[in-house]
Amino acid sequence: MSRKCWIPAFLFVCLLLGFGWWGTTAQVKAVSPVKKWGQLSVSGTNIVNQDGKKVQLKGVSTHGIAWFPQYVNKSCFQSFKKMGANTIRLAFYSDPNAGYSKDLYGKVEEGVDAATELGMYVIIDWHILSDGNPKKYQKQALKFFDHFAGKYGKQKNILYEICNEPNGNVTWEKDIRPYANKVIAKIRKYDKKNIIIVGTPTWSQDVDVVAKNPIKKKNLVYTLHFYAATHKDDLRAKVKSAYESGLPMLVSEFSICDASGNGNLDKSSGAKWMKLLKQYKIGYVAWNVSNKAESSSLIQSGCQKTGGFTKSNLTPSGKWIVSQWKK
Ligand code: IDC
Repeated sequence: MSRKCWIPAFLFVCLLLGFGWWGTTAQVKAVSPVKKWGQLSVSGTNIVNQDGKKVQLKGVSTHGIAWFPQYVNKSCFQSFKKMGANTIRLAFYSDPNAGYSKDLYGKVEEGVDAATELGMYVIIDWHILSDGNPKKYQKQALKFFDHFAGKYGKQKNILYEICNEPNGNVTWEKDIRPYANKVIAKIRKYDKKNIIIVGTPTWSQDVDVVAKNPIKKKNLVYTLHFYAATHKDDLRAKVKSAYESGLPMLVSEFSICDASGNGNLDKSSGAKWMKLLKQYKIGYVAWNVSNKAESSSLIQSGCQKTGGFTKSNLTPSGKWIVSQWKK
């Protein structure tokens, strides 16, 4: 190239780079769910956006972050965002036997920050499971939410899930309600607005029981979990009755396999669930982002990538779930 050509060639490259940058930024902004919906709140039976319009959260949950920390990263979350997700759930198991460790707070922060950079909503999930009664690790839960509400309470993309699935000899009135009142008060010290997701008895299924006496505070929704091959018309009937009594709900975890997180997929029961959730505008978040060899995993077990996923990397449950987001 002659010397004279260098300058126009250089300017041309600058122009191309400039357009590239502008294009990507504009694209990210255009599709950022938080940019679009802003501060969420609860109005009547539904989650609504900053304009008071009913919206459906749709997204994916990590597996336990102690077991699969490698999927807590921006590239991974971005893959699901591109496929249509607006929400990420970070599952922090509360039982030491399931990986609880204060050292994992940093991992949760990485996840919140990555979701925030992508303009996605993020659920910070205190994942009680084998510990059954949320009161068992209440002290740790209060510390956990003190830390995270203190750190992120001013951001509008945060939701707090305070007890994944109460189970065993646990009741709404005696155990979950008093626990929830304490944790809600702790979060509200820092965060007056963001939505708090409250677990319900029997692995977050007894929404009908809670609907009889919900907590009378603002911006609360109640947890409803289903695994479509196990939970069918009976549980759908509970959801209908709770909704009709005015209980706001969120499906912060579900899959279309059975309740073990494994087994056959039941797409026909899954389709009935999707119809119901769409009708009531209830959001739903899929379990789980990992390549563990079980049918609820969204990533194929042979896939070694930890981000940059495309649909071809997804398992049958992953492909089915992602196809629902666009509907
Ligand atoms: C399952 C995981 C599985 C893990 C097990 C125990 O899929 O790999 O070994 O937990 O920690 C829930 C729970 C969720 C379960 C899931 C499937 O919230 O933690 O994950 N499930 O059993 N409720 C109903 C089903």
